[in-house]
Amino acid sequence: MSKAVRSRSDKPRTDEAVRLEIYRMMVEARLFERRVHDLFLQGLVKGTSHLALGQEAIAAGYAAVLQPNDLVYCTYRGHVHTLLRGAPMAALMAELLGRANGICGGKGGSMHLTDVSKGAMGSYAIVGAHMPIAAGAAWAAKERETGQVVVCFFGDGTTNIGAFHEALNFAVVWELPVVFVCENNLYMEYTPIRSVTAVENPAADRASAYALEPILVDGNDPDEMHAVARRTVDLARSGDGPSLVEARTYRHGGHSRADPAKYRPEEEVAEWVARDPIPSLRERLIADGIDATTLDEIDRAAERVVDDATAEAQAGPPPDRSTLLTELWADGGSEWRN
Ligand SMILES: Cc1ncc(C[n+]2csc(CCOP(=O)(O)OP(=O)(O)O)c2C)c(N)n1
Ligand SMILES: [Mg+2]
Repeated sequence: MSKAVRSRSDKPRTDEAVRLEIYRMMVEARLFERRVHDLFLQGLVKGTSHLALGQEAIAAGYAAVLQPNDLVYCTYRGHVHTLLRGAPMAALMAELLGRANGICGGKGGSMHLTDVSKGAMGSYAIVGAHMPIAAGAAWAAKERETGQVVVCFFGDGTTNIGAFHEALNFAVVWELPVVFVCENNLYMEYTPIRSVTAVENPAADRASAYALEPILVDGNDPDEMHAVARRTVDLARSGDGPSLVEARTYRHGGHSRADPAKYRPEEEVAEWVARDPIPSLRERLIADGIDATTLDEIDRAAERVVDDATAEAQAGPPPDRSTLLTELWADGGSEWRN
């Protein structure tokens, strides 16, 4: 019997628990991003915001297999990755709203979400800049023999940036415990990746240039994402070096802010919305014997979590003027670095 049609009784219990956890993470992330969108349209989110609506399965698949001391690097489209790494939702929301109870004191905003205590090592606004940094963190982990794995998320457009190639080369040469995960959502800002790239699969087709296995997965299939996450993180943890994963996905909305994304064909959007990872997993779980009421309860609990986090975030004051020149690189002090 193939895996896809295996009956519930054949499935180890842990699989079921992990799939429910992935479902919960995706639903919370989805409702969080929708709430951010609403607050943005009300003019309450300070600065820009790049949502990962539709792309949740990738971050959730990895979040389900990482250990507490592992490290994650992501891009400006990083709300979901930071949240699923365990950063407190209220503090993330407060950061987007520019409040003092934000995860960076309300001074970083959407593109600088960081929670080092949870291994959420930052969301980087410069395309590709975090890839060599992630490789460096993996090098440190290897030298210090900490057993940590580093996961670095980035977009398809990033594969045409020099830092992508530099990071991959060093990671392979030094056999670093890092997994590079390309979230290929088919677009950069407004440009389709295929119109500016020499190969069809921007990450997977370049893997062989670095002696890596080409790994192309359906980033909208939470089970497949979980399986590839487990395999690549295990490889890194056991000393077998880096992996490069290309996960095909699609963002439901525009690139950022209130971009209506009119540059995308309607049929393409409809096709991908029909492949939304959340209802897909829901249907599959029910087919595998999970009671729909269990999933409804997860949905309702997630609504409460997002409501509570929003209320807590909005109750926070703006950052005090006295914090204007603190926690800066050029603050003249060194206590907070290291
Ligand atoms: C080095 C650099 N060049 C250009 C930009 C402007 N920019 C911001 S996001 C973006 C698109 C990146 O696309 P992709 O890597 O596919 O990520 P996605 O936004 O689709 O997640 C660009 C060009 C930037 N931030 N940094
Ligand atoms: Mg993209």
